Amino acid sequence: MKTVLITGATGDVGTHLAREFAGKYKLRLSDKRPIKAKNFVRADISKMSDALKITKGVDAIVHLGGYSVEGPWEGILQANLIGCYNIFEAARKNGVKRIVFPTSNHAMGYYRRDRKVDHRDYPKPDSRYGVSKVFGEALGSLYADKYGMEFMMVRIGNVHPFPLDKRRLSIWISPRDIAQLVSIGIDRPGIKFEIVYGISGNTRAWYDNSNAYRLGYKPQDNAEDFAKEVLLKEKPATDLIAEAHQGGIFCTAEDVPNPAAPVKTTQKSRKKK
Ligand code: 15L
Repeated sequence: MKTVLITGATGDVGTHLAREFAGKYKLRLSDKRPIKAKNFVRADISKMSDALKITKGVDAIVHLGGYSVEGPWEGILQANLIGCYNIFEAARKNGVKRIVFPTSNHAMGYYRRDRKVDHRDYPKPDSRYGVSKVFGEALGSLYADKYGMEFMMVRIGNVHPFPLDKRRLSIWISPRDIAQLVSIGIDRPGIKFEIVYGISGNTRAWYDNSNAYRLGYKPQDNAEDFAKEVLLKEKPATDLIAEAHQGGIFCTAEDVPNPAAPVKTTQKSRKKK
């Protein structure tokens, strides 16, 4: 059984993957925020010493750790540029060849919604966060060419049990589909440097995901199954730039809340229960 490090393991995607991969891989979970689990190692990846510690002795890395939405530059710089460099460089020093890097739809978010993009299209980031993902993709490309490391770049749409709104009908990926795609990135022999889109088999996809299919991806879910109820709840668009582009509010906002963050229960509603 392969030993796989998941950085950023306490985040949304990390939590889904840790659950889906239980029993399939020997997992080493890591994050800045501690959780109680036997296989958890706390680490701040903006420190090279921590990156070296957690990458030692693993067969593959799923590098999720970092800032996951648009936000202040300093946080993105530390977590997504310095942190990403530290993980790739520590992997190289520790002889870990295979890395799955979950990049983001926001690396391409300034493409218009009426344009289908594929793995060969030039990045058009929609935010500082999107730029940091393009940095990770470029760094992976360098480490693949110069040091013979192996990368699968997964431009994730939005991982959630169901699509949250109209935009996510195009970019949604179910937990079991992201697990299947990341598994291909960990296990498929012969990968050098590949870019794929982390979406389910969505009817309304803005991406030509033929590269993922070529590598063996067979999505089991399609956001269209939820379309009726999602569209009924959709409010009329007010931000026309966001509405016209694939990245949505990342194209105009300076700070974006995490859509999957748990809804805070107020004192009042708690008392009612
Ligand atoms: C992302 O890249 C974020 O990590 C996630 O929280 C969502 O905001 C997602 O994009 C999205 O575009 O829905």
